[in-house]
This record gives sequence, structure tokens and C-alpha cells, in this order.
Amino acid sequence: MATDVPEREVKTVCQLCLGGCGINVQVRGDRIVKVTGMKEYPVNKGRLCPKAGYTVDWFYAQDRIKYPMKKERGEWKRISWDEALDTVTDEMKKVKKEYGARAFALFYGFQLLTQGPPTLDLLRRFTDFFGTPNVFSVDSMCSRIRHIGYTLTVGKQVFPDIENAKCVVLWAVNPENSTPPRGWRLSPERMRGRQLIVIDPRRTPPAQRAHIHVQPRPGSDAALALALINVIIERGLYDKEFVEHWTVGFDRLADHVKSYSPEAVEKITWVPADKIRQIAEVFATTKPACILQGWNGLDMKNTGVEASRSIAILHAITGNYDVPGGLVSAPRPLFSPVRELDRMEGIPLGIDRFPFFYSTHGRLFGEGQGMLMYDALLTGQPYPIKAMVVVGTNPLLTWPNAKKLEAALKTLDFLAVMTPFWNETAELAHMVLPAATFLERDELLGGHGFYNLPIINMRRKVVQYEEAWSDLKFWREVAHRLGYEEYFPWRDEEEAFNYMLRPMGLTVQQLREAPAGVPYGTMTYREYETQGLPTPSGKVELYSETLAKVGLNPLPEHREPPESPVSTPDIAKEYPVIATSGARLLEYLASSLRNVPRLRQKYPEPVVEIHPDTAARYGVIQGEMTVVESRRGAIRLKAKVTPDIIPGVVNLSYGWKEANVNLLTDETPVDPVGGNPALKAFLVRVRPAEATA
Ligand SMILES: Nc1nc2c(c(=O)[nH]1)N[C@H]1C(S)=C(S)[C@@H](COP(=O)(O)OP(=O)(O)OC[C@H]3O[C@@H](n4cnc5c(=O)[nH]c(N)nc54)[C@H](O)[C@@H]3O)O[C@H]1N2
Ligand SMILES: Nc1nc2c(c(=O)[nH]1)N[C@H]1C(S)=C(S)[C@@H](COP(=O)(O)OP(=O)(O)OC[C@H]3O[C@@H](n4cnc5c(=O)[nH]c(N)nc54)[C@H](O)[C@@H]3O)O[C@H]1N2
Ligand code: SF4
Ligand SMILES: [Mo]
Repeated sequence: MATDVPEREVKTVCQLCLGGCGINVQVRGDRIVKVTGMKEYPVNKGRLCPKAGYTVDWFYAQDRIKYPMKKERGEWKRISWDEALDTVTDEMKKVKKEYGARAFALFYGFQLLTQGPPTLDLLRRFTDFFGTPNVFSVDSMCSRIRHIGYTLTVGKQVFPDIENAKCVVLWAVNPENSTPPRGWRLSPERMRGRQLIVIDPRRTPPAQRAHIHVQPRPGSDAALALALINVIIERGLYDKEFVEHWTVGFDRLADHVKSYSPEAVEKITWVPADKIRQIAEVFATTKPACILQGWNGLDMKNTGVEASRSIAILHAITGNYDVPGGLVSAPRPLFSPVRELDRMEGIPLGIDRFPFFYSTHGRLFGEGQGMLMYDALLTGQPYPIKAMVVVGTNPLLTWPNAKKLEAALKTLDFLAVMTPFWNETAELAHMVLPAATFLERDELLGGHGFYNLPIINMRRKVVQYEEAWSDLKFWREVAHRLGYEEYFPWRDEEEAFNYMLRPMGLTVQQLREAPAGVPYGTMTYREYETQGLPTPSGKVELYSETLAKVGLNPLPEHREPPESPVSTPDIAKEYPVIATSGARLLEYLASSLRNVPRLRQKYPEPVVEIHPDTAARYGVIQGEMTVVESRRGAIRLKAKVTPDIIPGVVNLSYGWKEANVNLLTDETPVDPVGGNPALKAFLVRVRPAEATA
């Protein structure tokens, strides 16, 4: 009865996906008992997705890690934080002395990114002072490629203003699952009187109600974008004034896209030529219009940068750049800088091959391309990497070529994993460290750039769980033990955040008192008219001199995926089906949340989505176990035979230990600009699993 009555309520921000919803967490004693949506929060206005409703189940899941542990003769043994810190710092000192700072690597994932830029920068400040350039992150395959593409073209990261557009194109994205607050902004009611176009090999719920839905062959999107540009230019549907004053290279682009006629591109993409013409016409003539591209659906290809550049170009030539309802950018919060890049000893791995991954047009990302880490670990070339700490990621399920990665991680003399829950990578480690979840941390967040909401806000600590520490606390302690106190003079995280907030004249206390966030700026449009664009030419770079200078293609082009029926017909004979992977499931977050039984009931197991024609061809039967095999490995999972996917293509969800799709994928860096791998277009074969005795 009275046991569920909350005694207090804490307002904070959810971290069960990157949606950024405001939540009210009800607490009784030191236990959280319920989570509801925060009505006053501008992102979600009280709404929640189903995941958040199970926050309490997740928080108290059976597999939470309560205290630091080390592996001794194959057995996990509880240790104190003191011992854990001593061991980690001893290992770091030892490695640095013997091989140099670069032999220590930090490997971080999605769950560190979503802690916000201040936390990430403070952590990177530590690696800067330690001297290692080797910090690898999930940006090696997610979102960075898009960022590079936009930066090369318009000088910065930009997002579509989907709320104010009269025509919205969803390109390789299903926001209802991957960013529900964006999905809510595109609900049937909110889309009344507006055009919706979906470009996705799967018939997602938004595709089912779209005015136009086309299903390209995975890996062919750059060709499709170039055909749209072709039609828009050929029919004179472009914004002549904008093109004349604010772009460079239009004539060269116009000439270049001539070879991408709708008929030629129909053969490449499987999208009918008349549909290509129709999309081009609707997009160019319905003002304002914008394209929401997936966080990675177009990136994880050998044309990742090309696709993002093409999408930026489509906005620019139709006059949809930096106008309400077009492609816009919210001001970035101004934090005191804390990075010390000069302290890095040498350059990160892979930057000689992918310099734009490190920095593009002065925008410094400061990281190495993680796909090159595998061979570096396995061969010791170009130099050894001997110790690693993994935070906020479970790469054995989420990074490509899982078998190779496992072998690579096994070469390490020391591997520690910091995580709130047991995961596959933690099981492989020498030490596990209990991480606090987002309900156990005070943390400074940035704005909500991708909703074009320039507000700054905080996550608040709701409760303490056993011996769990926030990631920042751990690294601050390591820094102190390594003798870097003077560079980390802040007594605690709050002091550090206050320091970072100074340029905006704000304090943590002020933010604490404003659960719905504090505005730090306002949206402005057509900034280029007074300042030019932040590119070398000051204009939209349809033709990129920057790429030309380093011998890369200055105009976006289509390239066949590294494995495809066209580029590798021999492989396609044996592996005739095109696979895409990782379409987001509403119930789960990457490899996380499988530990919540009530979510498992909703979506119990991984499936391979396959069209009835493809299934019939290979003898695959609805609901039956099926083998999906690539040149790198095989998995077994149930078939979901559905007309909602284009024939000849299968979709495999990711993050399942029962059927890890990343046993099938390849880590080879394939995008010539960014070095990302091809996780959304590779070849497989499918067959029914043999009946077991
Ligand atoms: N619930 C939930 N939310 C999440 C996540 C999660 O795991 N679960 N993960 C978070 C993370 S890390 C990220 S990066 C984002 C990802 O978010 P998004 O990249 O936006 O992913 P999805 O919304 O699943 O959209 C991918 C869509 O692209 C389609 N697609 C696949 N291959 C191709 C192709 O070659 N061409 C085209 N045109 N379409 C293709 C798929 O069919 C799918 O419908 O989501 C975040 N949000
Ligand atoms: N084939 C294929 N592979 C993909 C993708 C795909 O589309 N296809 N998508 C890729 C993309 S875009 C992404 S972003 C990645 C996502 O993959 P990851 O970055 O690996 O993210 P998660 O699987 O959520 O793993 C997060 C782990 O971090 C732990 N964790 C949670 N909160 C915290 C915290 O606050 N601190 C610490 N230290 N740990 C925490 C959790 O226990 C969990 O085990 O997957 C990538 N892998
Ligand atoms: S959409 Fe769901 S999981 Fe994502 S932030 Fe909002 S409530 Fe949390
Ligand atoms: Mo991601």
C-alpha cells in the first residue's frame, strides 16, 4: 500500500536513447519507484517512449555491477576502489614507461557521448595530459561521417528543421524508433497538409503513410541523391539567386550530374525513374523543405561522406539552407575550453590515412579512426597498444567483425571495462568498474541541437547505487593519482562544470533551479548574408577544393559498395543477398536493455527480416530458425517473412548476443574520407537452419 508512495521527485533528463526527454523520477527512501514524463520539458512535453516506463526494472536489473572486481585465475573477485585505482594507474604508468603514452588507449561508446560534451571534454582533457592520442570512439562509424560531409559542404554541423518544413524527406531513418521525440513531431496530425517522402528499403510506419516511398538498394543512396540533383538542375527547379551568390562549383556540379540521369540511376538503385523525378519535383517546389537523414544509415557505407554532401547540396541549391523549415543550425553552447591537444604525444592511429576524421575545416574532432585499432592490436604495427580502458560501450556486440575484435582485445596486457551492467566486453576484461547510470550523476548537458532548441540543462543525481561511480569521478581520481592535480584543480564535478559554464555567465546552481533548462541563445537564420559561410570560400562548396587538394573526388559520386552484385559478382554468386543491419528497435538501445524482462516480452528475440519472394527462393520459412552467413561468419535467428522489405535484401537488427550481426560485418575502413566501415550494405546468403535432432 503505502510502500509505493513517493517521498520525493527529482527532475532530470532520460538517457535511454539520444532523445533527451525530461523525466520526473519518483523516489522512496533511497529507491527509485517510478518515472514519468516532465510536462514542462520542451523536447517531450510530458511524453515518454515505452523504454522509459521500464527505467526502474533496468536500474535494479540482476546483472548490475555493485563494486570493482578483478579476474584472478578466471574467477571474479571483489576489490576496493582503492585497489582498482592503484591497479589501473600502475598499469598506465608501466605501459607509458615501457612503450610511451600512446600504448594506452581509451575506447568509448554511445553511452559516454550521451553524457554530454562537457563530460566528454573533461575526460579527453585527462587523455591529453596523459599524452595518449589513441582515443577511439563509436564516432568511427556513427554520425562523425555526416558531420564531416556537412562541414566540408557548408562549414558546420546542421540539422533539418522538421517542425517548420512543408515537405519532410526521411532518408534512411525511422525516427519513431530511433528518436521518438522527432517521430512525435512527424505524427499524422502534425504532418497534415505537409508532404512526407520516405527513402528506405523497408516499409517503416512513416513509409506506410508517406506520399512517396521508394526503396533503394542498400548502398546506392549517393547515386539517388545525384539523380535528384540532376533533375532539379535540368528542369531549372533550383534557386538561381542562392546558387549564384552563395555556392561555388555549380557549373561543374551540373556537368557532373549529367551522367546520373533517372534512367541510369534506376539501374543502380532499383528506384523507378519516374519516382526519382517526382521526388525531385516535390522537394524542389514545396517550400520550405528538408531532409532528415539517419544518424548512420547513410554513413556506414563507402559513400558516407558523399551522401551527406549530396544532401547538404540538395538543400542549398533549392534555397533550403539556413531558412526556417530547411537545414539550419542552433548556436552551440559556449563552454570554457578544457582540451589540451598540444599535450598529445603524436597523432592518433589512422589520421595519416583519414585526416578529415581528425579535423575538417578547422573543426577539430581530435580522434583516431577506430577501425584501424584491430590490426594495430593484432600486429603491434605501427606501434604496440598494450592497455585499454573501455567506457560506455560493449564493442564485442556493437563493433564490426566481432571475432577479429575479440582476438585483438585479447592481445592487451590490461583491459578494464567500466559499465553499470555486465556485458560481453566486461566478461573478457581483467577488471570491471561499477559505473553510475544517468540516475546517479549530476552532469552538465549541452543544448538539444538536433531539435534546434538552444537550451542548456543538467542531469541530476537521484540516488546512489552501491559503489557505483560516475565516469568523471573515476577519471578525476586517476588523474590525481597520476600526479595531475594541478590540471584538475576542481574539488568535484560541480566545480568543473561551473568553470565550463563561465563564458555563458551561468552556474550549476542556476541550472539546478531550472529543470526545463535555460536558454543560451536564439535561432537565427540566413547568417551567411552577414558573415559568409564557415567554409574556405565563404560559400556552399558544391565543388570541394579541399577534397581536390588531397586527391579525393571534389564532387560527390556513387561508388559500388565493397561487396555488391556489381562490384564483386564472384562473391555475389556465393552470397547473393544484400544485407543491411542495425535498424533501431524501439524497445532496446544498441546492446543495452536486454536485461529488462518486460521489454524482452515485447520483443523477445532477434529476427532476420526477409521478403516472401526472397524467402521462397532460399527455402526460408516464417518463424523458423534461419542461418545468415557472410564471408566472415554465420548467425542463426528466426525469420520474419514480410512484404515490408524490398526483395533481395535482408535486415538484421543488432546488439543481440544470441545472434550477433557483427559476426557478419567487416571492420575494413571503406569511406575514403572518413574511414567508416560498411555495415549497411554487405553480402550474405540465407538458408533454413538444419533441423536439430
Ligand atoms: N530505441 C533506440 N533508439 C536509438 C538507438 C537504439 O539502439 N534504440 N540507437 C541510437 C543510436 S546509437 C543511433 S546512431 C541512432 C540511429 O538512428 P538512425 O540512423 O536514424 O536509425 P533508424 O531510425 O533505425 O533508421 C535506419 C533506417 O535506415 C534504413 N536503411 C538501412 N540501410 C539503408 C540504406 O542503405 N539506404 C537507405 N535509404 N535506408 C537504409 C533502415 O531500413 C531503417 O529503417 O538511434 C539512436 N536511438
Ligand atoms: N552492425 C551494426 N553495428 C552497429 C550499428 C549498426 O547500425 N549496425 N550501429 C553503431 C552505432 S551508431 C552505435 S552508436 C553503437 C552503439 O553501441 P555501444 O556504443 O556499444 O552502445 P551500447 O550497446 O548501448 O553499450 C553500452 C554499454 O555501456 C554501458 N553503459 C551504460 N551507461 C553507462 C555509463 O553511464 N557509463 C559507462 N561507463 N557505461 C555505461 C552499458 O552497460 C552497455 O553495456 O553500435 C554500433 N554498431
Ligand atoms: S525517447 Fe524514450 S528512451 Fe529516448 S530519451 Fe525519450 S523517454 Fe528516454
Ligand atoms: Mo550511434
